[in-house]
Amino acid sequence: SSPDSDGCTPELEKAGLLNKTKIAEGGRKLRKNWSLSWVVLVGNSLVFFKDPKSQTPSNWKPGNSRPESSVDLRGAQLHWANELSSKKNVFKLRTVTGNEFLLQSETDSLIKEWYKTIQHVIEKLDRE
Ligand code: I3P
Repeated sequence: SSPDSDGCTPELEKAGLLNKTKIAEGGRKLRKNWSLSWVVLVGNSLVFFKDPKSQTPSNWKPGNSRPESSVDLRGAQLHWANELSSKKNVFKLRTVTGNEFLLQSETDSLIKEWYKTIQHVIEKLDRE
């Protein structure tokens, strides 16, 4: 049977390395501080891990390292935001609580996949 056959384990949708910076907290603008982050899309949440070194998509399991932060995707908004950075391939994620993150990758195909997958989860939650 699948790992989620009991419906209790959130589905792991995607995991990988992205550049990340938080740009607002509760609607209040923050100074950018870009860093490489291990990003995991699991269930309704985007979870960020600080130390990407020991992580790979195949060995990640919920609970095997402590997340830095976690974003609830319910009601969140996603927009391409290349005007908000000198970097290419940047999108902005805004939560209902007014937290804003920029996520970025040098790899076009990779960032497009992330955008599409996060957008699918947001749309799925919007329909619930
Ligand atoms: C910021 C840093 C960021 C840059 C930001 C700068 O300077 O260079 O990388 O964002 O640009 O202010 P500092 O390190 O002194 O805080 P991008 O890489 O996304 O362009 P910004 O202020 O125009 O957003």
